[in-house]
Amino acid sequence: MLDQLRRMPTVLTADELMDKAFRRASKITKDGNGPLDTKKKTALAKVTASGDIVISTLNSYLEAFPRLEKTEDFYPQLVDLLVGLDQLKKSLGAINWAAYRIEKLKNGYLSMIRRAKNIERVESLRRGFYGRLSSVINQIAPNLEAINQARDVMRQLPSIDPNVPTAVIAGFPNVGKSQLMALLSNATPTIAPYPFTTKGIIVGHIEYRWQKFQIIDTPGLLDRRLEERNAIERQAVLALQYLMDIMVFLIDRSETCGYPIDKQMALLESIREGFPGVTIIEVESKADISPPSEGRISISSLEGTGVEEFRELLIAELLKVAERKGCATT
Ligand SMILES: Nc1nc2c(ncn2[C@@H]2O[C@H](COP(=O)(O)OP(=O)(O)O)[C@@H](O)[C@H]2O)c(=O)[nH]1
Ligand SMILES: [Mg+2]
Repeated sequence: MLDQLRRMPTVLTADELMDKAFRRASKITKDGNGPLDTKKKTALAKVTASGDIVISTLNSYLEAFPRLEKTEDFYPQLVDLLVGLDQLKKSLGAINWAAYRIEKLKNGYLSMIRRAKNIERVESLRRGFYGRLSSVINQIAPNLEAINQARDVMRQLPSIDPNVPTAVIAGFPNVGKSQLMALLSNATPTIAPYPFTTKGIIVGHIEYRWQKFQIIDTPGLLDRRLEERNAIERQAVLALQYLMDIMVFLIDRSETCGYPIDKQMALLESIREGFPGVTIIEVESKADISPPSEGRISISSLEGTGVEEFRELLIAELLKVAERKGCATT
């Protein structure tokens, strides 16, 4: 589906669409038997061409836009959040209506032009059709604009495969998420835009015996209690649940991140409530400068201690997910 979202054509504005139709139609001239017949043939061709250009352009938009239902899935949820699926549906409905209406108008005017008895009547009918065509296009101007905006938004959605087992790293700023991410994922992570965070989300990849996993760092998204967010931000954060199979929550017991431990625990609780059913692995970071562990996995990204053990545990959990999802390759 993401492919389809990315391939969508630019959507013309109402003015551009009219320009395109009338410019092409204006170049058409036809020969006939005498002045009236010549005028008629030319007018028929202009009406047909201008109408058909608009109809086929509108139909191409209808075909290019994916039919998104509000399913409990990552991309539909994000698109709904960013564009509004109801709004999008309404706009596509209006565009569909316009294509149908123009087809009817075109056929009506073509038969009137065929029956016209003099040049003036032919010319006035041709102008009449142009006027009606413009007016239908103007009526859907806001809808064209809306789907163009939707297209721009959709093209910027992060490229994430919701079918690949995925771990998301959470925790306050400066607890060591980026450091750990760098140690865990092999290739250079890619940064994908994400709504309501200017930093984007960082997608890294882990490969283990031909099995692919994703590991995602979400700066600015999972580092604040959900209660502190407005409704729309919360939805953006919660959309992550459709991606996330496992959450790794980093706790910095050295508190050098600037957040006392009770605040960090409150964040963990808030996130636990927001993402019920997600396996959360609690990991203590900065073991080299922290008090001894309280029974959690403890790592130091700086010195490397505990990182291998943690990687093995994480991979074991992700393999379980792969088996559950039926995407295990080993
Ligand atoms: N001493 C120590 N410092 C660390 C460790 N991991 C990260 N840091 C430091 O903590 C700061 C924040 O790390 P970063 O990974 O950027 O945190 P993020 O904001 O959660 O992504 C940086 O200055 C890191 O060098 C660690 O294991 N030990
Ligand atoms: Mg970071």
